[in-house]
Amino acid sequence: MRVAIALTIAGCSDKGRPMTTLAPKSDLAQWIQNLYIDVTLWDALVFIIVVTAFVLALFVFSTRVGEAAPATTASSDLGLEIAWTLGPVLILLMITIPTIRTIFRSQPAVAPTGALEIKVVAHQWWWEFDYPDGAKASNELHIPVNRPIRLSLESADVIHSFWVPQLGGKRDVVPGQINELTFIANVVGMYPGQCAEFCGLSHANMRFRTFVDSPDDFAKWDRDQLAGPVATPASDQLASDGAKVFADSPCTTCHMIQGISKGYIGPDLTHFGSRTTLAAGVLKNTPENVAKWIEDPQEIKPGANMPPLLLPGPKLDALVAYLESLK
Ligand code: HEC
Ligand SMILES: [Cu+2]
Repeated sequence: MRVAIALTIAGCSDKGRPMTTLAPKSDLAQWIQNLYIDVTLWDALVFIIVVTAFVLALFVFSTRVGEAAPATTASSDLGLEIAWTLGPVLILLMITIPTIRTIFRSQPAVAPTGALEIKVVAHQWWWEFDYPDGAKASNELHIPVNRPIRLSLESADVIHSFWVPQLGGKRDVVPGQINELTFIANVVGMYPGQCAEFCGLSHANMRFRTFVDSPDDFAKWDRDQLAGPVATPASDQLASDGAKVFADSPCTTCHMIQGISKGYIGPDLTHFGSRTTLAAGVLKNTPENVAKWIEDPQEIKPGANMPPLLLPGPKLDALVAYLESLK
């Protein structure tokens, strides 16, 4: 039975269904899957007992026409009363205890040894990730495979919920409170996530990506993030012009580019060119999409907290080239 259920679940592969909760890629997601299977087995047992009793009552023990009604035993048989009280209590305990244990395992009081602790700040409608060594990322979380990860979840505004289905369950992100989520991702890959608590107009557009990297890839990514922006080569005239457009624009009040601007209302753009998506996973990071985004963010993402900026075409092209050069 267990094998049959496991096989059925394995059939629900993650190919083409990246938001499936049935393709665990972390210890936490695996524990949750084990809970699914256990609860389903207990449910099946209850179902079989109830249906069997029902069928027996209907066809075997029912009164025939002309027969007198049988004597009732209700509330006179103490043994029966105890049995059908204790039975459900035991089954509920078999479900409750492992469930509560899994919840506690996902947020141990002390971080596991060697854990990488990352601060996650949820904003309307994007995600900020701050690493202990000073590295920063937006909307794309990079973590090393097979190393304990401890996320400290904070909100800059309203309640959000952090959810990467293949890496574990949802965890609410509540203003004025730090919630934790601890897990070990064990398969290299990219796993999409989504805010799972309604948080306003662009809630559905508050996505992100989690890249589970090999230790070497993670170390390289981390070094690149820490290194500050890549200097724009003098040969790249368009991008150099764009750097000037950026420095003289209102963009600087909201966006940080290390060494150039100090804004913090929107995502840090120091390494914007190295991201695969923009605006919290809503668009692929291509020059055309970046231009569209700058011209009219609300068109792409209703409610987005970034004003449209009407720049003459050549200036816009230069600005986009500059942003894309920030690897
Ligand atoms: C009032 C503050 C504000 C100003 C001014 C502003 N932005 Fe933004 N920007 C934001 C916010 C907030 C976001 C996140 C929006 C979201 O995803 O919901 C954002 C997102 C972005 C992104 C996507 C980043 C990512 O990693 O997904 C880019 C690129 C960007 N802004 C470029 C610019 C440029 C270029 C300018 C100047 C022309 C500018 N912004 C002006 C607030 C601002
Ligand atoms: Cu949300």
